[in-house]
Amino acid sequence: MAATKKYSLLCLENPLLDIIADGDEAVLDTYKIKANDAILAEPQHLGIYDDFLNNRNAVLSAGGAAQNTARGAQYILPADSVVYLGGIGKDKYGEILSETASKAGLRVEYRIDAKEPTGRCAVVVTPGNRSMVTDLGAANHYDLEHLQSPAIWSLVQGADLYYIGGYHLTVCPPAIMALAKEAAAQDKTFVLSISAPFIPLAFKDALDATLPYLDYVVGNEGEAAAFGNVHGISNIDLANVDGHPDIKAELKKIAQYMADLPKENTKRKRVAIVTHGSEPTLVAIQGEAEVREYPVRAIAKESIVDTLGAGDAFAAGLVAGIIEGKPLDGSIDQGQWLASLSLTQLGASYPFPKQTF
Ligand code: 26A
Repeated sequence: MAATKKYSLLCLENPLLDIIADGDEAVLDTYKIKANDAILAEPQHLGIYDDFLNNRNAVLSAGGAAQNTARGAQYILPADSVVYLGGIGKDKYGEILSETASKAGLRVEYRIDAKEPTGRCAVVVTPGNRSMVTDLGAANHYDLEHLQSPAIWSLVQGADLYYIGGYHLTVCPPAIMALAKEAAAQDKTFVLSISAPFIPLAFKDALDATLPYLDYVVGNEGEAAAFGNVHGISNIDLANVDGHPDIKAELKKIAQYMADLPKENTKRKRVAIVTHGSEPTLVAIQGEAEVREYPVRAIAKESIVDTLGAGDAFAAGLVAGIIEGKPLDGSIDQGQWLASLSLTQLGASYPFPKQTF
């Protein structure tokens, strides 16, 4: 793939503004949320946004998992390499997202909803963990019509790799499937991040429909465990994944299972990647018996500001590497590298001045 080609990477998901605050057990208790999770807001959660803004010195920061990945890939790739699609409202938060993208050199093609507000994500940061509560707003109104409008579809046709944040399975599976089928028909690369345990748990059918089209599937240990459980190949306590006595072997089994599922485009072998915090990243390749292990790039605990967006940064380094034509090893290492940089930044962001891999 030529890295100099314009907009070779196209990403789709939910643009959100993150409202980030330090938290403790009391905050988790008040809103009945787990220390390390991502959920859709229910009525009892809706007070959290104003609470964070008014009482907890919250910081605003551009988010939306795949938008973080898109910014991260553009951080690495030459100018005008990445375009991102999703839905926002006509409001201040939407403006912040547009400005952040523009500063990062990311081209955004938003569907702008006249009635719904830009989506928000409350992030509770506790040492080593982050918990996210999302109110999708306008992001929930992304539609196939926007994707298939001539101006956008020509960007789709021009790109070589499509990256889908799995969170979008809660919003518009038809748009995801249109990209999946286009990728298979044109022999382009199709990458999906599972995004959160609730995606395989609550959106199993929509996720399963994408599986034959996935060239790369990326998830962390909690997401892989949820996937394994709903597919009946594991029985891991999702509230305590690392409490499993043989978690690495279980995750390897799940990675291998994902890699070996039937595939539509047989010209590419599927690669299934399971990240596991500071433990080695596990990589299964379709048809290969051995699951590979790649160490992370360890950084000192004191240098970690928050873990928000580390997984998105990993995916960014990975897809940028694929676009650059790097071998798999180098692409994974580039992912580990960008993840380690993102850990040193507040929110899902990357250091400036720019560092190079
Ligand atoms: C549909 N949901 C729940 C979501 C998200 C989400 N992005 C898209 N859809 N819930 C949390 N995030 C984003 O995840 C990033 C960290 O990986 C947050 O906005 C945060 O920036």
